[in-house]
Amino acid sequence: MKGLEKGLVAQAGLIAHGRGEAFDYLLGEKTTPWAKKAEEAAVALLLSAKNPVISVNGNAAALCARDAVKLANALNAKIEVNLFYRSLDREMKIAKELEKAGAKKVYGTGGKPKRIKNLSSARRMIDNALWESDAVLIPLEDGDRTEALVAAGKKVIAIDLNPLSRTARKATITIVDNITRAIPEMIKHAKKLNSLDRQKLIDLAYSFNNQENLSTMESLIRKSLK
Ligand code: PTJ
Repeated sequence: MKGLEKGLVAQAGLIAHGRGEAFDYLLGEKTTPWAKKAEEAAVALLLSAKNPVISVNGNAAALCARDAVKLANALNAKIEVNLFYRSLDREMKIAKELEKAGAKKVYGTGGKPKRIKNLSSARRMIDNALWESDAVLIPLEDGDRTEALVAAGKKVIAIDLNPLSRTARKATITIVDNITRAIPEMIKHAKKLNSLDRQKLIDLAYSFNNQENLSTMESLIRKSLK
């Protein structure tokens, strides 16, 4: 609610937040061992990337701007604003929030010269930072854009409490955990893994099976309903 009042979050962001809370409740409001595995693999993938980017929307900025910046620093990743319900005003407010949280440079505000193919929403417009990236972390993303980013050849890491969402299904690695716990956990992994050589990071990332992990998360939710 505070995020909405500050002009960071879109109205639809409140509905998305409620959906997330419901799934989180079903998962016991804690980070499961399977989420931890996904978080470790995601960090390995981002550390092994040549040009990693963290994409931040209204909900992510309201919930964890400071940790998103810390993670970007730990991964040596760029940080960009990318909105589904795009307005220049909200873009600038989110960029300011990230700068207040310590970001030296925030990409994705104002002019967006590149277009992702086969995507009709405002999210098709991206800046050069994302265009040139090979791996992108997209917390709380919509399915169309996830699919389009994968089709554009990028490794896509999603944070989504709903293991059945199109984003969760289409991403390269899906972290089924609350963003407020997932990002701090990823910062810890980044500190632990950043001394590994690139091949070891790649091996760690590719030993992760996303479909298997999603099935486990789905059965945990189903079990909690019995
Ligand atoms: O700021 P904008 O304009 O980019 O808009 C952002 C929202 C989130 C409104 C927009 O991307 C949207 O409508 O997203 P969806 O399609 O509702 O998807 C959001 C997903 O995030 C859902 O599957 C939720 O279950 C999940 N989710 C919500 N809160 C959290 C979460 N996942 C992890 N942590 C959360 N705190």
